Amino acid sequence: MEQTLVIVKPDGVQRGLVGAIIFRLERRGLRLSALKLLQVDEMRARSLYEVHLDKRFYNTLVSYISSSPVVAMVWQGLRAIDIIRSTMGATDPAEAGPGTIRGDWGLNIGRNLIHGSDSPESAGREIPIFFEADEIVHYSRALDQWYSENEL
Ligand code: DAT
Ligand code: MG
Repeated sequence: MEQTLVIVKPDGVQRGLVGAIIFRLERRGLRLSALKLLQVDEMRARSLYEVHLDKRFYNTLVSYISSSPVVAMVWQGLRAIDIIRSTMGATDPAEAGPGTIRGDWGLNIGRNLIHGSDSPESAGREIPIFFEADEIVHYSRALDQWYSENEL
């Protein structure tokens, strides 16, 4: 089963968009497997964004994600990674389509509200930065059969 790391970034928490963002992911039928609010320290921030180490915006990115609390989550479901990426919208909110989280509520690439793993490999690397294995809860829901004809 596919798992993905989602983070409501500091701007999302400060702007009171945590509930609205979770609502959108829940309504798609994905299953929430872990959730915590935390202040990201510099080590965690650097580790999350290590793939961007050589980019000119790396330091800005690290200070942004550690500037104020975030809500980190693990979501699970069939094709959870692609589904969450499309619900998030394009990296730059100015280019994100209407109906997406970034397209509806974002303005600027430096304040794009949400992080979502971009591949199973990224999810496998990113989830342990935020969660111990025993913090990820596996359970079934009575309505799963009405979201998907296959196992969720
Ligand atoms: P995404 O968050 O859509 O997966 P990414 O992994 O390419 O995008 O980049 C990580 C974050 O870095 C992104 O959310 C915002 C920032 N970023 C990406 N490209 C940027 C750019 N050209 N200028 C400034 N910030 C950028
Ligand atoms: Mg990314």
